Amino acid sequence: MPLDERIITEAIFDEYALKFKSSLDLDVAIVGGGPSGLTAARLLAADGFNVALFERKLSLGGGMWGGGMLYNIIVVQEESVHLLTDVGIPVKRYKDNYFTADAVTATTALAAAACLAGAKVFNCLSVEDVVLREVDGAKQVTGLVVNSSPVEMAGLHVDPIVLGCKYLVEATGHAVEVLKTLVRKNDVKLNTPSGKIEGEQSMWAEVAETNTVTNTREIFPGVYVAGMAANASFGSYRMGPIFGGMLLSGEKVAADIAKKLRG
Ligand code: 48F
Repeated sequence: MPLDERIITEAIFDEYALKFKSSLDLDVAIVGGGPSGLTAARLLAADGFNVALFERKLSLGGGMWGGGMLYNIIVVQEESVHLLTDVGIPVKRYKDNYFTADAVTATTALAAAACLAGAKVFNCLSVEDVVLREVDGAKQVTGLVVNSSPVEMAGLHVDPIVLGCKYLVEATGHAVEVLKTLVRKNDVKLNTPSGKIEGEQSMWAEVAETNTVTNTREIFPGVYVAGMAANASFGSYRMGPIFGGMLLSGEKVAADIAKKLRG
């Protein structure tokens, strides 16, 4: 059968339009495609919610591809192993309480599992701002403002476009980009001791891993923090190349938001 390049182009436009239009009123918008964002996206989509994940880069996976210092093996603790094995990632026990997995296998499997569960992934889109509204007398985030990453990288003066969401998950990692924009542009207080982003402290893996999960919560009406962004927001430590806390944070944010959405 002859191939018509115009139909190939039309197929791309039509299908992308369908995907984008079905994301205008999201239950959950996840910003950042690292391990915490991918895990949250998979679990929320599997629960039947309308979920989209926005990732600045062309590839998903955030800081997980390179393991530690480009030695592409990841380490997790026992309590998080199910979040790897549930999506078919082989793990090996190492010295009693540690488990390892191949970083490339883990990254690609987490990404595939999120997509196959029904999360709509928009790669190469950067979230540059949020939509802030008064709801019942209080300010709340009700949407996100996105632009094409190449536009952002080239510094072109091109206006962004907007999608709505019931909840936004800030999973941008160490940079905490979305929350930084929220507090820089608006007279708002976060649900942290100072009302601002507390900032990340130096390496302390054991404490940081536990804190990642306890810090995963609603930090502003409509906004949850997950992964390293949760620790950076609440002033906890970094943990380096151990990823169990990231996966467990994704699981926790998904469970908390699912509970809220179900009322
Ligand atoms: O940093 P990242 O992997 O986040 P995470 O899920 O996991 C952290 C670990 O990788 C590692 C660690 C573990 O011990 O400390 O660092 O918390 O992934 C964050 C993703 O967010 C994207 C960024 O490209 C990366 O893939 N991102 C950041 N800002 C934006 C964004 C933005 N404004 N819009 C879209 N994507």
